[in-house]
Amino acid sequence: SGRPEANHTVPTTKPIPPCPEVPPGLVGRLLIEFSSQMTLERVQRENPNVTEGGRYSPPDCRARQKVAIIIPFRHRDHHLKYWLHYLHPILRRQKIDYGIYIINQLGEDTFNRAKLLNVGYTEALKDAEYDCFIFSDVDLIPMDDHNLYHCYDQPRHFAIAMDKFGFRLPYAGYFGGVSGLSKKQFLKINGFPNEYWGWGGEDDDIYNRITLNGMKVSRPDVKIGRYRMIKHERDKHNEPNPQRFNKIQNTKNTMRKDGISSLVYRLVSVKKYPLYTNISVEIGKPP
Ligand code: UDH
Repeated sequence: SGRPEANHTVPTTKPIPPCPEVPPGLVGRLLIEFSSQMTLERVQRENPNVTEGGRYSPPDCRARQKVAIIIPFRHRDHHLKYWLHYLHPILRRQKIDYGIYIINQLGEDTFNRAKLLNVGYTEALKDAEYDCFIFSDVDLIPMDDHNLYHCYDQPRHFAIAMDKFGFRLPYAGYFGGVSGLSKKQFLKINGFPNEYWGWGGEDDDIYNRITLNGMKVSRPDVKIGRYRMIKHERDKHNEPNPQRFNKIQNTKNTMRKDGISSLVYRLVSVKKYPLYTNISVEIGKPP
């Protein structure tokens, strides 16, 4: 007003401030349901500021971290629509600088969640200089936007109170569903195991890696760590792995040789869609 320089028309490059520690536009508890019909067109319409490949960065502040969100995937398009519908607006309110990576296991051999997550880490880093990696199942939706999707001083477990477990941790060392590690934390544990084929155990192995390397899992308050899971039947080719109980006894001996350092896969395609990047890979089959 009184300052003459405020009115001149020479464009100035306004340095944008760092994003606040707690974003101001959060709304708290969310209504999450999976009965209304969902289409990618609708989700696209509702998220015009998401750019190709499912990238977003807050327009009004500088995020402190760059976050890659990695989703292990096969034949779950129906779940993915809801995930994108709910998560894009939440992440935008949280002022996260992020990219969404769907890691699609090609073929019908046994599913391998942790190996797909290692692929996601590797491929996301080819795309941008991420310093934080959040690993999320495609069927888990946070019920409170105060559960901030960035990395913490210690490896983070986000999905601590899922509806299917009565909104409680099923056991003290549970690290499944949604978790997040900084690049440094991820490399410290040599990434995730590649040798858990089929359902179960890989999340416990990751928990073991974290504690064996002198770190401690960080968790949100139980009131804000609530999740809804999209109900589904067990997938084909992801039967419970009977070796899982033995394998998680051996993390100490296996983690240095089995991990991001030993990851081998065949990249088949990288496709950038408006709301996410699809990375399709062949990861082999159990020995
Ligand atoms: N996933 C796929 N495709 C598959 C298998 C797994 O995309 O064929 C991914 C997906 O992101 C999923 C995650 O891996 O959210 C974890 O797999 P899951 O959902 O099968 O594991 P969860 O423990 O369910 O949630 C186990 C089967 C429960 C059957 C209950 C029947 N009432």
